[in-house]
Formats: sequence, C-alpha cells, structure tokens
Amino acid sequence: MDAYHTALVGLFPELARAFLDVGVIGRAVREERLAFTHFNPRDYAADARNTVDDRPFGGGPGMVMMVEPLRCAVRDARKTVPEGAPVILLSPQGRRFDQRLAGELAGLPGMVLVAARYEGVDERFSSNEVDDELSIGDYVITGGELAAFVILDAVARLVPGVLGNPDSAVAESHVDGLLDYPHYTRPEIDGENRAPAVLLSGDHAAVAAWRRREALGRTWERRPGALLDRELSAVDRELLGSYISDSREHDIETPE
Ligand code: 9D3
Repeated sequence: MDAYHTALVGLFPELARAFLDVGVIGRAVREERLAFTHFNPRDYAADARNTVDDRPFGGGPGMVMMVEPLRCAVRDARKTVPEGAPVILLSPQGRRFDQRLAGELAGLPGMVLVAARYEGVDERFSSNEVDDELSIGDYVITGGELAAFVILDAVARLVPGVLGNPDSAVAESHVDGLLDYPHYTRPEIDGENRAPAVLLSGDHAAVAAWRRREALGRTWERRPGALLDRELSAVDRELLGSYISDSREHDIETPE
C-alpha cells in the first residue's frame, strides 16, 4: 500500500515533530503508512532578510502573509504528494471541519495543508492557489499549525492500517451520530461508586443494550437536537424512553 502523504506548508517545522513521533501516528509513520513533508515559506522568500509578511494595504493591525513565498512553497509541496491531493488552507473563515470531511480526505491519496500566521494570507493566495479552506471551530487560535495537526490526526486514523484494530475506527462516537457510552475498568468499587452491575454480568446482549441506551441517553442530554435529525428504530425509541423515565425518576436536569 502507498503511504497517505501529507505536506505541511508553515513557518514552524519544529512543531510537527512531537506530534509525528508518538502514539498511533508515530507508529504509522515508522511503518510507512503515513508520509510527511514540510515546506517553510521563509525558504522561498525573495529578499536577503527572508521576508514572508508585510503590512496590510488599507492599514489596520497586524501583518499579512505575502503571496509569493506561499505560492513557491505550495508548488514544491505539491511535487511531494500524489496527484489528486488537494491544497487546503487552514483559516478561521473556512468551512467547518467534521468527521464526514475527515472520511472524505482519508479517501484521497494525500493532502497539502497550509498553516498561516499573523492576521492571515493575501487573498490572492487563497483565491488562486488553494482548493479548499477549513476551520476547526468557532474559537481563535494563534496560527494554522494546531488546526493542521487536528485535521491530520482525524484523517490519519481513518487511513487503512493506521489504527491497530480496524473495528475501532468504525464503532465510535460521531460515526453513527451518537455520543459514546460510559466506560469502566477495575476496581469494581471506587469509594462510594460501583461500576454498573450489568457490565460484570457476562450477559453480552444485556451489555450491548445497556451501552446503546446510555449512548442514546447521553446524546439526548448533551446534544439536544442531534437526535431530532435521525429516525430512531423501535428498539432505540424504547431504550431512550427508558433512559428518560429513569432520569426523571432520579430528578436529573433533563432537556425539553
Ligand atoms: C480579528 C480577526 N481574526 C480572525 C478571526 C484574526 C485572526 C485570528 C487568528 C487571524 C488568524 C488567526 C489564526 N487562526 C488560524 O489560522 C486558524 C483557525 C482559528 O483561529 N480557529 C479555528 N480554526 C482555524 S484554522 C486556522
């Protein structure tokens, strides 16, 4: 299998190291399931001072990343990724990244991620050199690198072979639109608190039903609205109904 190849264009190559060396991602890089290259716009600056940013036309605060160093870095980055890999700019103005997009990107042979600093990039770069603009959510961070790692992380774990256990990519929260059920491990009793008896019963059907009920119930509690969009089976409606009446009995705050 050819590796899924990500090229990152950004000013801080050293940031990627910690992320690429450890855990699931680190192993996949060592096993050559993931490939990674880095291109620094500063290496493509046209002047002796290696300038990559300048003051905004029209005035205002901050600096803007210049077109030319970014364009040259992206051009070289493209040469290292397979044909069909999109150029994606991380930007607060981008479409919101989600699990569905992670799946779509994992289906491609690779991607070029462009991380900006300062106030952003010259609009002629985003208009002409970029296929898509993505945001990771409605909060402000200081640059695109962390957003690039978030996207790379979510995409990489969906690349075949990256997770040891192929089941784990499927049986998880957000894939079927439900939040995860609660998890327990030893000890059975922690101070006042017992792990739910059903999980120690050895009754696999009862365990599965309990987990489904908890996943439905927690989604109903914590993501009001997420369940409105979906058609629940008769069994799911029954499980959720039982969760809701239990939580009302126990006088827990419940959504409308
Ligand atoms: C006041 C204007 N700000 C835009 C919201 C300026 C600004 C803040 C932060 C410009 C760039 C940045 C750096 N952020 C990113 O590059 C970024 C980001 C983010 O801040 N939040 C969520 N997703 C992303 S993707 C890239």
